[in-house]
Amino acid sequence: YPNSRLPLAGNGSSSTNNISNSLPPTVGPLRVEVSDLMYLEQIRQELLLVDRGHYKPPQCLSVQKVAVIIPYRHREQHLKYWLYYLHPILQRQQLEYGVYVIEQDGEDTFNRAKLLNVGYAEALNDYNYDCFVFSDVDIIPMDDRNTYRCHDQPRHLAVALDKFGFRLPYNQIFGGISAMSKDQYLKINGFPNNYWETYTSTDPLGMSISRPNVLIGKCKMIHHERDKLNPPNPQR
Ligand code: UDH
Repeated sequence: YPNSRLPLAGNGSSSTNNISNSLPPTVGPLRVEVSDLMYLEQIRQELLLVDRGHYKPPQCLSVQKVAVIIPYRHREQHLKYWLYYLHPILQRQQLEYGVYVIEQDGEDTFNRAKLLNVGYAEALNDYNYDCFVFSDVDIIPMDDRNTYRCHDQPRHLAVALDKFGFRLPYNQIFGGISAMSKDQYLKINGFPNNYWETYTSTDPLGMSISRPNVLIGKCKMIHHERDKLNPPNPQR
């Protein structure tokens, strides 16, 4: 990723210290099926090179170290699908990454934003990440060129959901999957714990939202019933 402004990953102690100049071995559009039950056994095969949620490409140094943060409660099948599809995709993207599933305890109203903020803090406690991807557990990219990494501006990745007819429903949307560098996250002072969306806080700070095009940004949303304890907020 020669245009990245973020610092290089690694401290030179790795056995490979060349950054690959070739394009990552991505394949483009993917077939994503979410109809059958997913079992842990099927996922294990995808995790051979993953050590407690952390992966480092064996052949090159990743330009960014990426923490993927997932807000979570009671969505076991979705999580299995997410793990099954995303680990191979992130590995083809040649990222150094760690996955953090942040689970809300108890049965109070689900607070996605707060979980994302907890995830940011926990991930940084764990490792020196420079990019944070905040992903709902039920969204799977349908093209592996949609890279889970940070850009000059906050990045929105879930731009063309099947649920919305593969179009961006409105310009300000920043939900589903988004990526921010540490600086960008600090500039917006994290996610507001009482709002679902974040866009309004990026605009006045002189930032805009960057996105892949609608072909690369196609995503599948796993269908689910609305949770009883998570009603839409009428004042959103
Ligand atoms: N979530 C849980 N458990 C819950 C509620 C939410 O894990 O009980 C997490 C999960 O990661 C989920 C995310 O919060 O994907 C968002 O919740 P949601 O999918 O219920 O949101 P909703 O269906 O989507 O209301 C509104 C915007 C549509 C685009 C994003 C789809 N996730």
